[in-house]
Amino acid sequence: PKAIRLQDYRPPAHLIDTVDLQFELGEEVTTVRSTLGIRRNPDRPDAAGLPLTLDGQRLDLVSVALDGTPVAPDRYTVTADHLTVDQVPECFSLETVVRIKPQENTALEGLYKSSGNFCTQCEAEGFRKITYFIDRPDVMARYATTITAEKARYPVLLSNGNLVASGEHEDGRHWARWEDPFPKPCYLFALVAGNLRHAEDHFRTFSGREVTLRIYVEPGNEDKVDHAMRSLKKSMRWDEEVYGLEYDLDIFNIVAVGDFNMGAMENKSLNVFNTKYILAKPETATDNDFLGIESVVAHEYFHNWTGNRVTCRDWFQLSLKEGLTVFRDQEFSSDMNSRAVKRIADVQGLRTVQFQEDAGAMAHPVRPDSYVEINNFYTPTVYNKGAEVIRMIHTLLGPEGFRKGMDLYFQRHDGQAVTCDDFVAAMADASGVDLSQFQLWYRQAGTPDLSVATAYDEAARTYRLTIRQTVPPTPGQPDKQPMHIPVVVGLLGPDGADLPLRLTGEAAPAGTSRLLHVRKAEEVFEFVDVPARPVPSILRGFSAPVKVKADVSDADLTFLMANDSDAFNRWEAGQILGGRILLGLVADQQAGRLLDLPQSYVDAVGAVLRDADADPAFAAQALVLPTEAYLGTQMDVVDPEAIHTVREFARKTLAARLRPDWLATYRRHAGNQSFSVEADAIGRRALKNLCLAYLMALEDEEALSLCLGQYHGATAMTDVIASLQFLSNSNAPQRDEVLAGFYERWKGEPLVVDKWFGVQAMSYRPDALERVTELLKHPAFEIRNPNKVYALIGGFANGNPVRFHDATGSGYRFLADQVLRLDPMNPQVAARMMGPFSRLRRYDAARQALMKAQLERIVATPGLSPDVFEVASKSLE
Ligand code: B3K
Ligand code: ZN
Repeated sequence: PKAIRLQDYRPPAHLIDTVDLQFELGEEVTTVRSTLGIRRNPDRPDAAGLPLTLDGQRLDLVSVALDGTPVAPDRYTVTADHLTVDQVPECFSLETVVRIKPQENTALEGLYKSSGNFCTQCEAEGFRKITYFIDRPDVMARYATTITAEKARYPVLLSNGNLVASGEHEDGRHWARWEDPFPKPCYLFALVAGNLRHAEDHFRTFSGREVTLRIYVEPGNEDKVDHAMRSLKKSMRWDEEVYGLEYDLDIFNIVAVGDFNMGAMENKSLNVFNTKYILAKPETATDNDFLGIESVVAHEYFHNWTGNRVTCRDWFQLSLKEGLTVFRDQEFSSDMNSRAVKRIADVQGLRTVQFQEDAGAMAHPVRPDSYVEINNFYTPTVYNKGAEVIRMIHTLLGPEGFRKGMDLYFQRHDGQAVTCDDFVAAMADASGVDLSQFQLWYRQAGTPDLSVATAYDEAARTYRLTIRQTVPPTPGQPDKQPMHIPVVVGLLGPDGADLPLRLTGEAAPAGTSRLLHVRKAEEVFEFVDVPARPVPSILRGFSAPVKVKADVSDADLTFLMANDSDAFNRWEAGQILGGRILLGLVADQQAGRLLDLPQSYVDAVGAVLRDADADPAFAAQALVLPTEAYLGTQMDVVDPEAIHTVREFARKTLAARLRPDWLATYRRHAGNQSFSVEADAIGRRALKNLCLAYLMALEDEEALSLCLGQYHGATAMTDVIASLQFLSNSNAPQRDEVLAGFYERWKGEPLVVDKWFGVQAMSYRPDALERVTELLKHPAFEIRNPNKVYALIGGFANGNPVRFHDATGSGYRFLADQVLRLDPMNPQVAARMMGPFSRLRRYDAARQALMKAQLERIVATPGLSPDVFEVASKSLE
């Protein structure tokens, strides 16, 4: 397989304006008849005389006709990937008929079956597995789709746009014809045919259009769609209020399917979702599930403008729609829930997952310059770092400037397929802000390092911040240029209040939080009129996706934990302090010294805990120690065993020394409250379960009985699964019985069974791998179902660092076995399991050698998919 490069981009030689598709869905074979209105691309004058080349894979070609006349066999060629037709006129129609077998499609890309229903997933390049087409996003066409299928098995027939006609045949088959008035790239095509039930609701847009909203699910799940429907209506309202963006059709459909490679897909007016991001009721779904549904429903809805109306010119521009749409869904969730808690959660995700990617073999810029398999680039970098890049633009322009930029972007580009440069140009032109150096954020990979040195001059009453930046080398990018980094800072006075800030040269103080522009390798900022040595609050709100090292003392961090007016940085101060102490203990552990947790740190945690009721949701985040994965990112050589030992030691010590406070806080919040998914209720459950987690670290009789009591008494899945997780990590004699009982109770709910697999996969008991291996043979485990794979295999490989990185290499062997087993069925899922291998250089020589051996075994396997080959070979480089 060879790399595709951005610099080789050329507009297509031909354009397709209209598409008429006719599907005959069958159990043995499905026939797809396609009629395309094609013309030569005026932007490619050099293409005159070139043959027409269409993409197509695993298609059984039945016939080809041009302007109604069969094409002679010597005028066209069929290869594994293409259909080429010679001597085509300037403008013509091409009809192809192909046969496909969706029932055998285990890759879940193209047309496939899930629980007996037909559905599609075309992004990025799945449409070519349905019919011959120019499968690239800069070819936009109007679609009409006729679906014919047996009525009894497939009563529901859906595609994009409006239903314009339907009818029945005498043989028990029926048909429906859909037309989508908006030109779209083929990756947004969708078809669904099945036995489905739906919930219906309505939304009136600001211009008075009445939109019918439907969510389709398998029979039996009708009681779990209310939250998704509410989330959809909230998203539609929010996009009108915040961006002035209105829905543009009379119908919006969502279909939930159990077999889906990713979270969901924004097909025009026919979103297809993984059931995980639709189905919820308090008994089966956790608070995080509810929040995830709200954000993914919003994300896919928001794509209607950022992705569909304005789409990507080519797949290198993926972050044009993904980074922007993640930023939009983050802001939506912040407005619906607690802004500070949402920001903390997003930053935690970014720092564990994206920072690890940036430090590994698959590191790539937000706009990659080359790829072997595009499906490997639906990454935390493109999505989440991409969203941070948009957020920085928002910070640099301010909310009003940003809105002007969005308006200009839609005014210029509605109906077009464009680039990240086009987006940045609209932002710069609308606001007058110079974003030329800022564009490096799209081109340079790697997480910038910032170091901050502080100096207070008592006599001159000045406070100086010296900020240095370096961007580390990444694969293919040995040398980096300095970036334009927005650093928001505040200074706290001795009483803990924010000082008014005046920089040298300014006439008067302006505000208490200042945006500093770091553009050079080193910059000095001097504040004047500073009455006493202040405590600096640096990178408020995490204003840039960077790693900061600042000369702030432990005492100053404790002060910030108690006083910073920026909630994010109040949390961050605790994380920095906790990280410092734990990494110090890791060094002690490695040197064989005795572990001891400083009492000052216990006191700082105790202060947060005793103040927890002021904001339970915030406290629940502030009381979590830095994760094992995050601690790993802070080390030159990750030592998963030492990290685990030390973090457990710290948890136990905090549990023991603050036991009465954990207990009292648990009891205060464990009372019988009626269930709600309001942010405050979620926060109280999170705090309560965190207290229980600490208490269970002690595994004493009282903790165990509280935990068992909660397990048996709780009705909300959040509380049930939390107690199950603590029991699963414990040596409690009731452990096995509880796990078995949970399965018996929930075996009819696949999404709940996934949680059961996950809890066991992530158990840090030494027998975890043994148990995971047994569970692969459990009747509820299906290797063809991505959710099961992510829960069990992914849970172990990504969520259980200490057992996965076992020094014997048993975890690595296990993962390679599973990747090789998955690859022939579902390459996308197989490749997504390879993440831990791509970070092998972060570990000691012995672990590196063990991982390399597994990668070499993978690369040497014949018939490997491009997906797995790309990750494996880059990891070995
Ligand atoms: N755009 C889809 C992802 C498609 C995945 C292709 N392998 C989901 C989303 O980001 O909304
Ligand atoms: Zn998206």
